[in-house]
Amino acid sequence: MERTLIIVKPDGVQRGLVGEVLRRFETRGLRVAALRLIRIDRDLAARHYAVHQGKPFYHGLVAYITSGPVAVAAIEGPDAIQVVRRMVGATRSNEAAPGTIRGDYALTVGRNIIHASDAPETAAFEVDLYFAPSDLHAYERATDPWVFPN
Ligand code: IDP
Ligand code: MG
Repeated sequence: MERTLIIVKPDGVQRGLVGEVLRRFETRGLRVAALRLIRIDRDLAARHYAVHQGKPFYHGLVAYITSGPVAVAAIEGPDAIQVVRRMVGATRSNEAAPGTIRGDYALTVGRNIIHASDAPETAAFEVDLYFAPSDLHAYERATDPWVFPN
């Protein structure tokens, strides 16, 4: 089992896509461990996107991610990190494959709907950035054995 972090970015919230995005993960069989609607401030944005500091798009990215409420979720399941990244699609939405979230709902890199952790280390760091341990629910759904038998 793996856990990853996704954020429906301000454009996704404004366009009414929170439910659609979560539906895709749930119907794939992934489980929501934690869920919040929050406004990211500049300090949190700087910590989240520290790896991008100094890049030409950094200031625009911080302005974008702080521009309105976002829906943040911790999502879990077998190989959740890579499974979710593949469902999200390419960073440059114009190059994202149809059937991916960006490929179905976005057109540009600057408004690409969703964030998802890209590796085990970033997933652990990002889940910890947005959720306290007590926010993360450990539970089993009746359907889980039908999706990932052990
Ligand atoms: P990712 O979100 O697919 O992991 P990253 O390369 O980590 O992509 O970039 C983080 C975010 O920064 C992207 O999702 C996008 O919002 C923004 N971004 C990346 N490259 C550009 C760019 O060239 N122009 C504008 N925004 C960008
Ligand atoms: Mg990234």
